[in-house]
Amino acid sequence: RRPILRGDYRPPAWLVDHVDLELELAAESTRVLAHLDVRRNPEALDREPLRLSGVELKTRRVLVDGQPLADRQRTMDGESMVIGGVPDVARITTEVEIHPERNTALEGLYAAGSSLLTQCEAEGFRKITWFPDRPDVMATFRVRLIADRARYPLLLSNGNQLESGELEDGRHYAVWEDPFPKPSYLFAVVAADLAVLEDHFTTRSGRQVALKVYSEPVNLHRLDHAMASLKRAMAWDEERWGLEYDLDVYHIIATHDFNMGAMENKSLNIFNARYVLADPDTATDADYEAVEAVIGHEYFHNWTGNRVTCRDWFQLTLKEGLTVFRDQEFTADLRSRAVKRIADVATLMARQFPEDAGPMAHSVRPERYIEINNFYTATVYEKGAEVVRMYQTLLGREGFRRGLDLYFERHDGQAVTCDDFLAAMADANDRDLTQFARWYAQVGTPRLEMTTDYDHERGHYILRFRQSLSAHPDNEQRGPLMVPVKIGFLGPDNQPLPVTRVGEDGEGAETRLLVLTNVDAEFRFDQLPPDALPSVLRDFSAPVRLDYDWSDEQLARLAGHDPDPFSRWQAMRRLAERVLTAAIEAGARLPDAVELLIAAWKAVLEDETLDPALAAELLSLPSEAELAQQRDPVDVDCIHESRKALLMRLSQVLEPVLRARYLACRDGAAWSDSPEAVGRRALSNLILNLMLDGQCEAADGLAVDHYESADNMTDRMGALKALVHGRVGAADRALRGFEDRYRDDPLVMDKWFAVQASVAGADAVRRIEALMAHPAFSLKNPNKVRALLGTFGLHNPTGFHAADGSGYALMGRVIRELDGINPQVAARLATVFNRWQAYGAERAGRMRGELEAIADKKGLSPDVEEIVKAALR
Ligand code: DPP
Ligand code: ZN
Repeated sequence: RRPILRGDYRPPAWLVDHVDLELELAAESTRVLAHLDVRRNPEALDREPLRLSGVELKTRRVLVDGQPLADRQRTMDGESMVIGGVPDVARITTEVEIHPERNTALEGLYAAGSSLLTQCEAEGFRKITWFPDRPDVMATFRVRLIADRARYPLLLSNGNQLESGELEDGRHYAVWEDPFPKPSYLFAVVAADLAVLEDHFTTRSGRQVALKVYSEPVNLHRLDHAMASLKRAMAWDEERWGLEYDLDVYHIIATHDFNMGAMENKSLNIFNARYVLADPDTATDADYEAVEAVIGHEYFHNWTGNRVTCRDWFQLTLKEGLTVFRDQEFTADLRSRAVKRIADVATLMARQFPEDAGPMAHSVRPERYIEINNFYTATVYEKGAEVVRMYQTLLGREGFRRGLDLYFERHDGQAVTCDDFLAAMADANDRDLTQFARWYAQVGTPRLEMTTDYDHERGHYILRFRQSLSAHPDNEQRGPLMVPVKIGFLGPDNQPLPVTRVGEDGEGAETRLLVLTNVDAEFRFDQLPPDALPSVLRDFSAPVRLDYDWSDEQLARLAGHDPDPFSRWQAMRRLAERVLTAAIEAGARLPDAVELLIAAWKAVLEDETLDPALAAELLSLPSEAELAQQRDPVDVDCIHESRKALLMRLSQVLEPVLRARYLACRDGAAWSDSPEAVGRRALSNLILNLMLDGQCEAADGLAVDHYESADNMTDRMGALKALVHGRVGAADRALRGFEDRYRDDPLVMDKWFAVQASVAGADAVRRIEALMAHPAFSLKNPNKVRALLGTFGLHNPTGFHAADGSGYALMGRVIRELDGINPQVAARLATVFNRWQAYGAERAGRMRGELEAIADKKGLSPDVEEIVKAALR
């Protein structure tokens, strides 16, 4: 298959101003009648015939201005129907039949439980009807839905309901109209029998908005948090960005069968239930935060995505990077900014850095794709958000806001590009951002090497930087990036020092922004002692890898005293990585530097003024997968043993301190969602797991007690994980009890599968196979696949990489089967083989064998083919 290239973009030859749809909905067969008001695009480059995309449609008729087409007027070209001789303004009518129940790919219109619903981003609308299915074709939609009333009492589409009523044979209908022109990927339909939680929100200009959150009736009592989150998101978007909601109704639908997290269809969001349902008995604190963040994310898309959308799919980061940045800020404003920043960077490093180093490495604005669904990546989303954050760092909060205001002023109602966004930022601030644009094009994680020097003659402290891009064909002849680097210094007493650049008057601030624009950059500072300790890349001001030769002692000082909480975390991470790397290289023997890490941990544990949630971040070690990323060849077992040895040492030496802090955190009242309570649960569960890892005395009793006395899912899961991963005798009973209690709750069973899928060791493969036969498991359900097989592939290195290749064989088999069911989910799973070359000859050979067997499958989807071929290249 040939890739689609960004450079080949052409404006659409035809536009659609309005769509009239009629769907006669039934699970087995749905009839779709469409009238498209089309006209030639005056801005088109040439007079091409009308092209409509369609996939898996049984076409009953095609009319132009009410007239049937002669055969020669209509030809097929791949997925496109090409219609010749259409007048410059015309009405195209098509009637097709589709089969929701057979649609296991969960793209287009599909059956989910007893509901029918749609997923159209990126290219699912063409599985519903013939259409120029591209985001720069924007139309108003009027949708008439017809269905059996008893089975589907609820009939929803985008916009406002115009009418509804009864039909014969027990059927009913509803007509919806969306006044905002929108691309087809934002279209949605729901036909269902669901319960609803209703509320309302008054915008600051006085618009009354009806808010409706739907789920199956048994989960009605788990919708309050979602509703509260939606109201917070609506208020925050007004306060922080001046953005108001623009329709009279906002719907959120929860479903258990969904490929993504959620979808921002105009006024009719469809959500993976895991980002809607929450109560203390079934959702962890992390789930609560994720529900709030994803509800926010989809709501924020109403402006950044829907009102202003993408011209083409290469621009995906225009809406996703920006909206992730907005949801990150939402969480930071509502909760702890420090903890949120650390968690976001940790995610970036764990998920995006490997993408940058892997066979599918791409820029935040990709240059080419075969299957766009493969580019909903951490690079486009999370690194894209870092690029947006850098504008704010460079322009300041007010400057960034001016830029965003200008972006909306210029582009409301349009489909635009990342260049348009950059131009708005530059023009609103009178800044030249030409160089900044390279962030959209460069591939890989840029490296920043820093050295320090002291000019004794002039008394200047000197920082020197050299930047370099990864070796990637797309980076050749790319000049240096504009890199914002926040820095500060600690004095010998570990106090922050004012930072004054040479030539400046007076005393500077503790944290300063340096802007690098050349390959080599030098910065000189006055009034600093030669032994000042540099703290660099505070707040993670740019998505780069920073190399500097801090000593172990210096890292320990930064970990304990840096005023920037992110930098404390970064220093702690570096120190732990050093200890672990040395251990891995010495056959799992810990180096002397471990004493510094122990002391740093002790200080964190004994600091009662420290937010316990921040303490929990500071005490989290890099995962085995992250350690593996930095090694070639990867010694899977030695990494595991080294990390285990470190956990053992830390927990044994610090046992009294851990126990004291544990008890202090546990001292408490019944469940509450206050930040203090959330932080205490995070820290106490982390400590509990450590104590089991370290086989501390009576730790299993503690865990059993923790499990049995838990009045919330955070504690129940924390203790279950400690028991199961600690391979404690009581684990089996706890697993059975958990299963008995939650067997009918798919979201909680996902946790039950995941906790077992991540238990280390070669016997994991047998366990996974047994769990795949469990009645609650299904390959057709994306959440189950992610919970069991995704967890196994990504978070269980010793199991997945079992020396006999059984983990690979299992995964290969699953991917081949899943490819025929759900290509999007199969393609995600196939990325577990990405770094196959780095695992030594024997394992590499086995993994390559699995990749080849997948590539050879007859009728392989383009989704999986793109991933597997890139890995084999
Ligand atoms: N629904 C996905 C998201 O919000 C894709 N737009 O990121
Ligand atoms: Zn999004």
